[in-house]
Amino acid sequence: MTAFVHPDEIRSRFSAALSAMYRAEVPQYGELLTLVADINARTLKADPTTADRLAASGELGRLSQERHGAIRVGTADELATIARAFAVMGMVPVSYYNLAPAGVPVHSTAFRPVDPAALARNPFRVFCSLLRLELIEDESLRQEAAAALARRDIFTPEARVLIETAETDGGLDADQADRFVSELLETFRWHAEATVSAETYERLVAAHRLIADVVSFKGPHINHLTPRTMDIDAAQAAMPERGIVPKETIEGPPARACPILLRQTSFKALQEAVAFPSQDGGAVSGVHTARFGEIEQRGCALTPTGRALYDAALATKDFSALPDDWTALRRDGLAWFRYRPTPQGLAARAETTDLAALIGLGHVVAEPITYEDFLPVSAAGIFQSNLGAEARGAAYAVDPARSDFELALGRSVLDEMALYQAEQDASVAATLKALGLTTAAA
Ligand code: OOG
Ligand code: NI
Repeated sequence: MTAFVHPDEIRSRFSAALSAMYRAEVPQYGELLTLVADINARTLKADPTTADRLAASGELGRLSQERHGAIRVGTADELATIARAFAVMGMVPVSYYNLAPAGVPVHSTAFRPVDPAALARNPFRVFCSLLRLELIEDESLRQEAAAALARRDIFTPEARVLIETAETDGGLDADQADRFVSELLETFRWHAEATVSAETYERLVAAHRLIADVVSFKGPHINHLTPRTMDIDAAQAAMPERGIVPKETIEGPPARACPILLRQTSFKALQEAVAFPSQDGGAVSGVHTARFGEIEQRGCALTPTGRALYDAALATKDFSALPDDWTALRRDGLAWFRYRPTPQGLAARAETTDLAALIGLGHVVAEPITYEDFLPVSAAGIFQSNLGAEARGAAYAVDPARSDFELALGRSVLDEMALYQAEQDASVAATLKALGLTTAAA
């Protein structure tokens, strides 16, 4: 029997191959990687406590490999097939993001590993959006867009075969895994040849720049690849020295002693040359801007209560309701934590099952669980509050489009909160068991 390559390993290879390809396509991305690596090394040296915490949670090793990317697909079949391809790499859809309230005609999910051990090996994530063609108002343009999408296959024939093979055989052997990585990479590659005329492209741009980006090309080129920095303020400040001009402000929560959720900043990549097919069989040259650079700093995942406070804080720009203190965040049930017994706790005879008391005694430690998901919907919240429209909850209400999305995807998306809850619960159970407190805790 041939041995299968572990999905985590295929994911790591794919992430590395994608990074190498994007580096060649967008040289500024290479600059960004160097800058982030420098800043991370400096930050961890200056802050041994954080370095120790990351080492304990298994995140130190993954840091230099860690990145997320994003693609935008055009049809239900493309989404369902990309979901199957990600599944080969141990990546499943987590959360539903509706970008329509922010004026972006897509809805999305994030494909990522969910198992803590898999996340520690390589947390590669891809934010994947599906175009909502029904939001194009102009009927003839909508039909033209649908026809252009119907004409293309974003997967190579061999990629399709290998996805099938992985599903029927239960995995891929070494040679198949290598071919899978290089064949799937083709789906993410930039194609300078547009599939629509310059005239159609302009009409699509006029409808929405994003629609033109999804519809006009052979495939859903990777549009950014984001490394994780330990100090986004330092990275932001250092970008201009490397010839990278970031947007003015950092998105997400303000800088804090106890980082939460996700802070991100981005820069515009260069305009890319495109060739549009012309009627005489020749080509018309033009430009397309869609691909950009981004960096992010990840903090602690918030519970639904914490998240509601964050969303409200974002709207009012007053973050004082969210305590900047791990103990308070834990005590108030605002953030998720991973518990573990200390050597001292294991040596002592436990006298209480109360976690807060055990932490006070130094028998247990609680480490913040890193946020593994995304916040693009906060943009919708900002948008809404700027407009002064509707109550804030509306941006996050379940939209009927969600069921359309899941139908296209071929499955339902996982609930991120349930995943964090499960991780916290499992760590509590394991801690109490290690301390000999299991029955008392039941
Ligand atoms: C994806 C935008 C979402 C993030 O970091 O929030 C994203 C896109 O523009 O296709 O990547
Ligand atoms: Ni991003």
